Parts: sequence; C-alpha cells; structure tokens
Amino acid sequence: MEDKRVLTIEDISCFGQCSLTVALPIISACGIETVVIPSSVLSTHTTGFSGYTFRDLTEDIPRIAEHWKSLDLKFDAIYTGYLGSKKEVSYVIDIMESFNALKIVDPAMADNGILYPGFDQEYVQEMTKLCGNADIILPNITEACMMTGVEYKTEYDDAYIITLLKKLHEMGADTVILTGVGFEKGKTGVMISIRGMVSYYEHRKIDRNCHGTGDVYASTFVGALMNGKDAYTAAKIAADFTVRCIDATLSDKTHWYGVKFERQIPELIKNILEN
Ligand code: PXL
Repeated sequence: MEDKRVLTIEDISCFGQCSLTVALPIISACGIETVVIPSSVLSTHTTGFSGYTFRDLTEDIPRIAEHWKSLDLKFDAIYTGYLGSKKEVSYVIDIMESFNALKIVDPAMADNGILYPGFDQEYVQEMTKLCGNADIILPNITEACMMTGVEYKTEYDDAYIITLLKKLHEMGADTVILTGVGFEKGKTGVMISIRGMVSYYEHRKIDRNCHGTGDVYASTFVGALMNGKDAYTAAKIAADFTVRCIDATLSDKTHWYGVKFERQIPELIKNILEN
C-alpha cells in the first residue's frame, strides 16, 4: 500500500491522554506518517483538572503553514480535534483551503449537553463553519445539536437522529459519523451517513464517563481510513478499539483522566489487517 501522510492540528495536553498525545501514537502506529501542528500547550486537559497552564500557539499556525507552502508539502488528509480559540479555528479553515487534502473534523468542543470550559456561542459558530467545509465530520450528539440548532435530548428515536444527520449534511460534509447514539439501555453506537446512505454500528455501552475517548475514537477512525478502509469499517474498527481501551482502564480507579490505550494498539493493528 502507498504510504500516506496525515496532518493533525490540535492541542498538546501534556498530561491526560487526549488530543495530540493520543492522535500521534495511534495514527503513527497505523503506519501513517503523522505531521503535527500543536495549537496550544496545556499542562493537563481542562475537564476534571483545575489550575492548568495554557500556552497559546495560535499565531504560529499561519507561519508554519507558510513555511510548508514554500516546501510544497502535500498531505493525504488533514484531521483536526480540540482547538483552543475561534481564531485557531479560522486559521485551520485557511490551512484546509490552501492544502488539497481530505478534510476530517472532530468538533471536540462539547459533551453530555454542555460545552467544554472556555468555549462560547461564537466558538460554536466558527466550528460550525469548519465542519461545513469538511469532507468528514465526527460530532457527538451534543455537538451535532449545538451546530444545527436541534434541541439536545438524551432519549430519542430514529427520526430524531435522521433529522440531525440531514441537518449536518446540509452544513456541507459528505460523510457524517455521529457518535454516542444509543437506543437501548446498555448499548451505544455510531451512525455512519455517506451522502444520506445511513448505517448503524451498535456496541456495548460501558457505564463510566471516560475522558479522551472522543480523541481515541477519531484518531483510530483516521488511521483505519488511511489504511484504505471504507467509512463504515473505519467507524466500526474505531468503536471496537475505544471499547477495548475503556475496558482496559475500568479496574484502575486512579486512572480517571484518560484511557489506557497503549497496550491495546497491537490488537488494533491486527484488526486493521484482518478487516
Ligand atoms: O478532546 C478532548 C480535549 C482535548 N484537549 C483539551 C481538552 C479536552 C477535553 O476537555 O480540555 C485541552
């Protein structure tokens, strides 16, 4: 298989197993050259910790991109996760316009009906624009509702999810991977909609709210997709891997801040090779 190169843009949370400290090892382990732009550096992620440091690298983003343009660098895909500010999102939109690559966006701004600390309505609007310019988006239900103006619900039927998918497509993306969609107790899953052709992959729901699983999910999806898997298969591989990582973390009560994904990577690679 031809070697692939992905650019990922997101923060470095030095401690906490999310964003770049998840994306870089997972995508690289999938055999993909992983180029990074760290959009900011934090001592930890922002959920569950207080007093974290935050170094903004926003103004480095266009400078890095200008240098790369002079080198004529090419990427097969650009994948973005957590971004620290509205300005960063606007720079990412510029980068996506300047480099001809598959655009994959995880809005990474909200969960369980609420925005992550530090984000506001203006940020949601800018992220809605970025998602509208993307080819593939991976929102959860909270993010989908915030971007489409649909009321957030924890209990819903097929029709509600189909409406969300339709409104997300209307924003612009061809492929929508809607995560955390569950219709029965003890189950959750992902809705995969490719230009309105909808399929569903259901799996076990583990009753523990884990940080960083959105990043593990999106990074694995990108790694599998870049290995030539179709969106449904990549979404399924990512879901199975995320569940394994949560399972591997459950027995360790001190490990509340992220998931232990590292020792699960060999199984992920096996799954990618076999599927
Ligand atoms: O995508 C999760 C994430 C990444 N980076 C930072 C975060 C979070 C979630 O809260 O705070 C800094």
